[in-house]
Amino acid sequence: MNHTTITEDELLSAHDGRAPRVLSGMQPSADSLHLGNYLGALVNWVKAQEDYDSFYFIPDMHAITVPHDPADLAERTRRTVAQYIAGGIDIEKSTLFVQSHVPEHAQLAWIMMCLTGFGEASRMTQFKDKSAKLGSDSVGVGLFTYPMLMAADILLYNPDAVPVGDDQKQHVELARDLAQRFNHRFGETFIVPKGLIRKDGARIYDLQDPTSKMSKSASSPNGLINILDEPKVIAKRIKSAVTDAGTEVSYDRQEKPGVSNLLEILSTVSDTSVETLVKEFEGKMYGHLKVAVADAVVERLEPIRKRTFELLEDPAELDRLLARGAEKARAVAAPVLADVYKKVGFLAPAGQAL
Ligand code: ATP
Ligand code: LTN
Repeated sequence: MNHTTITEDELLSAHDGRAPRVLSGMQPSADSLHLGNYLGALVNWVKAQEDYDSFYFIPDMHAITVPHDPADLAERTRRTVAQYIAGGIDIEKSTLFVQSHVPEHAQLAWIMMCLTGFGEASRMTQFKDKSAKLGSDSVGVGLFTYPMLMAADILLYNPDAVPVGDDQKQHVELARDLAQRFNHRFGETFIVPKGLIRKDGARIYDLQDPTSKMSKSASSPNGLINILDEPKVIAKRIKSAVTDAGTEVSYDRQEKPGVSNLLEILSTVSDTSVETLVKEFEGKMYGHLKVAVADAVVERLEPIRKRTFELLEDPAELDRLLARGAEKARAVAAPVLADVYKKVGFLAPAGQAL
């Protein structure tokens, strides 16, 4: 086993009796999750809540590290919550909350910033990529300190594992380093978390450019399947997906990235192995495969889309659910922060325990 990541089997066998804890979040930076977010992240979170003590949150504070529109952020935060719930997050099983509702995140982030070297932060690849794209004049310091806020998000809950995509692994590494550094300087405080690698983690590619991952920041929306899109839009995008030379439906990521992506999507949504699907489509044309993918994806997403919009009709109820989530989260985070404050030497205000 590698020291910085953990597989599911290792995670489950590492504990006797106590449910291991996992924590993750997705930024509310689009009006809808896309199929990659859903199949690559949310579906796994929903499974995880059965076996783990799960904490899921909406990192709205991370979403303002790039220029943003306030009305959009508020709306997208609610939409994200509604999609999590419609997609299967059960607030009785998981703790679901919004980052800015738990002030301990910002408070611990400051301490994490004071523990991080300037050079160390400068080496974070996401910062380097985004700042190169935006230009140094339009990049805020918040983008630079983003990984330290993420370390605080993680360490406040002492999770055993943090399920994230590849692009976030370096940030989880930093959280590990900071946890170890803090423990070393101030005494054992944090569990050193591991990134969670899933054997079956689906990676979904852009329908128009099947060598790039499906991403909300793609240059054209045509390669994206948004889970809140109308069924006819989804079907149209799948039917216009780029396919490859030849006519045979076979799986080969290098030679046939378009067809392989469609097979992988169908395999994940229909819970059927790619091998079985290839046999099923023997002698059939790409068009048949596209129809099957479109039908299966629409069937899977339609109830989620409907449920999301139903939930959004009652924002006050969503806000109440979030208030309960924040309360549960604070019950874990506040004592951890108090311990940290004491260990770094902050005085307790008169008459108050830290
Ligand atoms: P970006 O614009 O940064 O690419 P995104 O919406 O595509 O954004 P993130 O917000 O970075 O994705 O990721 C949220 C979660 O969704 C992460 O856990 C990530 O691994 C997962 N995810 C994103 N895109 C895909 C994809 N194409 N296939 C599988 N999982 C994905
Ligand atoms: N940076 C992550 C979102 C995120 C996160 C976290 C994920 C913020 N804080 C803590 C896991 C744990 C992203 O963009 N996907």
